[in-house]
Amino acid sequence: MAFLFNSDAARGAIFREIFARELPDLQFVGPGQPVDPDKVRYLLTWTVPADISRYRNLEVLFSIGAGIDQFKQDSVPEPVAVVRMVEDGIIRMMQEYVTLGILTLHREMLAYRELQKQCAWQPLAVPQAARRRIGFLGLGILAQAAIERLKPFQFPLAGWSRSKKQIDGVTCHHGTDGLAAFLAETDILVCLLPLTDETRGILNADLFSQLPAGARLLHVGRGAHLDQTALIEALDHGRLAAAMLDVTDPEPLPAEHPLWQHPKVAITPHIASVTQPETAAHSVIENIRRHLAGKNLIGLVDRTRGY
Ligand code: NDP
Ligand code: OXD
Repeated sequence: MAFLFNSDAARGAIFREIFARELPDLQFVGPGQPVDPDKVRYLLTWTVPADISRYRNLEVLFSIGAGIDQFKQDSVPEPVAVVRMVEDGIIRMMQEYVTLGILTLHREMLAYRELQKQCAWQPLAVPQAARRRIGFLGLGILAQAAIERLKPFQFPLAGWSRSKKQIDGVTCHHGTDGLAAFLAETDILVCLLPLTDETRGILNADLFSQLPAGARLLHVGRGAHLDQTALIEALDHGRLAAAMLDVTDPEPLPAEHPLWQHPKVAITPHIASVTQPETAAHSVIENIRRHLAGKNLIGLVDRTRGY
């Protein structure tokens, strides 16, 4: 039985060492290494390899990231279980990044960046955190972890998900019918949705028009959630005051794209959260053990929902 690791060599070396210790009976195969395709039961990858159908006995396709939208669902044979990455390293980095983004937007750091360019020593008014309402689109593993980090600041916290939720200290909304009320009370909107047919393009002019004037956007989902032209218009007309984007469409964002130079925008190159090989190897091993024992897999994707 073999595990095929189809990602970068640096992370592969760490996975190999941990797998050798924890699952010595499972053959660990790195990229380019020869393997009998019939032995491959598990595959870890970012994109679905073109030759996936060679692995006739493949049972679980692990994404090396938390998202699985990069998998073309119809290229994954039907009986194969698709599993997204749920691991402490990704969670901790997302907690850091969302906290950084919220404080950047709350404390007007983008406006100060522009003032600094003019050598202008000009204090700006800022509301108390208790009066700046934070709203999360998506209330999954990463959003809930970020919310935990934000609680001590005393921002009013809210979120929107597909199914109904109850989370301590968070005003929860759900479903299409719950979106308008959620948006109307959100001063800083955080997008931590998966990219699916239902969420593609959700950050658009109509959604921006439902936020309070001067709201801010922290986007850490996927580039294709956002209508970038609508964002620029909303910023230019004062509907939105600022945006911090970790994801764009396309990635990398072309050098001539107006978002790069926009005074109300901060961009990072999709680094909010990165899978950490030490913790991720242990998560994958735990899932393989669960699979071998016939137990439910952590992070199993519902292929009909698309996340
Ligand atoms: P989860 O699957 O745990 O959570 C997804 C959340 O989105 C759930 O609360 C789900 O609702 C909600 N949701 C999905 N579809 C809809 C919909 N149509 N309407 C309303 N709510 C919806 O995902 P994670 O928290 O682990 O990750 C979220 C995303 O973050 C990833 O898919 C990826 O795109 C992005 N990401 C970005 C990274 C970066 O570096 N920028 C790094 C890692 C992830 P419900 O709870 O009801 O199912
Ligand atoms: C992920 C990502 O999905 O890095 O893990 O975006």
